[in-house]
Amino acid sequence: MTNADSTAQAQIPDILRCAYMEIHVTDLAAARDFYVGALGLVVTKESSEALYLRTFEEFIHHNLVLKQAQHAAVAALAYRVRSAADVALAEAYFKAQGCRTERRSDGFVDGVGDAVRVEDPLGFTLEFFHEVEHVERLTWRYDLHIPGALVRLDHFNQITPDVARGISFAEALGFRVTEDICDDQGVQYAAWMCRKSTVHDTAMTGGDGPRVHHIAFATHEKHNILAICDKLGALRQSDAIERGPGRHGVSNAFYLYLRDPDGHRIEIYTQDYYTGDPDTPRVSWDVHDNQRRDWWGNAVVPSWYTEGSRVVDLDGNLVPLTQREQPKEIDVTVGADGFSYTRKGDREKGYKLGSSL
Ligand code: 4SX
Ligand code: FE2
Repeated sequence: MTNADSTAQAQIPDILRCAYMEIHVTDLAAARDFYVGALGLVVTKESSEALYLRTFEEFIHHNLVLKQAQHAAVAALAYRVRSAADVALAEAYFKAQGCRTERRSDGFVDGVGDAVRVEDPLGFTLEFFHEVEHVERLTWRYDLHIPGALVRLDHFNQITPDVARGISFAEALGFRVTEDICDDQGVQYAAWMCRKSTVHDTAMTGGDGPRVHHIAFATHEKHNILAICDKLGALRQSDAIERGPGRHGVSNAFYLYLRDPDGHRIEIYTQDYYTGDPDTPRVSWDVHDNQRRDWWGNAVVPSWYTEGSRVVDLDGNLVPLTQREQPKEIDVTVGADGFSYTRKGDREKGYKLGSSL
């Protein structure tokens, strides 16, 4: 690229990391029981309409805002940017693409200052902010930690019909793809992309969208995830567990998926790998590889592929869905269809999944 080309490019905001999600819930008290009672997220602030929650190692005001509403939905995916000036850059960047934007110098939610929200080209409402209230970082407060302590916000996961388009959008905003799932026809089924030095800040999952697939919180270690399973069992809330625990192929993380009382999906995630070098190799998985989504080869439950949270626009209205035109992963690989493999080469040899070789 020549200098002339690079100066002609729109300046992009310097995104630090995924910072928080704002979600609408239909029963704030039930949601509180789940997020605070069962999962032990830390309450920064609460009222009869809203609940501001954070993880044990967080020093910004919150990682999750729950708002009481008529319908369950995701209201915003919020990213922290490096400086105050980056908020203006984000506003200009999306305005130049013809996207609707709204800037509020005193923020959209408590604890956050100057921020811009945008309706992005994929249909999601994104927020960019820098100014934020600092709160006590409870890292060393082991007197407060619980066995299943959620210590950081790790990532978002978005459902969008055209994953390749989602990748282009994210790359233009400065994200780098670390892993993806595709087939030999060039169909993209999913992609993971980062700003911070982990496998992702967000991922794009192919499907009818825009919808949000999940928000993921990190624990320090695998045993913390097992402790969450034990606690949910003890609370007779094992039906909150949707998938796992298990080991992902993609990202190598240990995982668990839960559904909150409104059906919003939460992932508990730990021990992925460092991705900070710009030349970190991208890992591409074949959609027919049985170990891509679960390293132990466990089948993924169908609801995990098909269900997700609807999103609302800047006015709070549901964003209509666009159907995915390309093949869906659930149709390609679920149900021991005989076209997936555990050992490379088995598929070519015509061995069926589960047959004795
Ligand atoms: O199911 S996958 O192994 O593809 C996967 C899903 C990997 C990392 C994630 O965070 C995720 O949600
Ligand atoms: Fe995830």
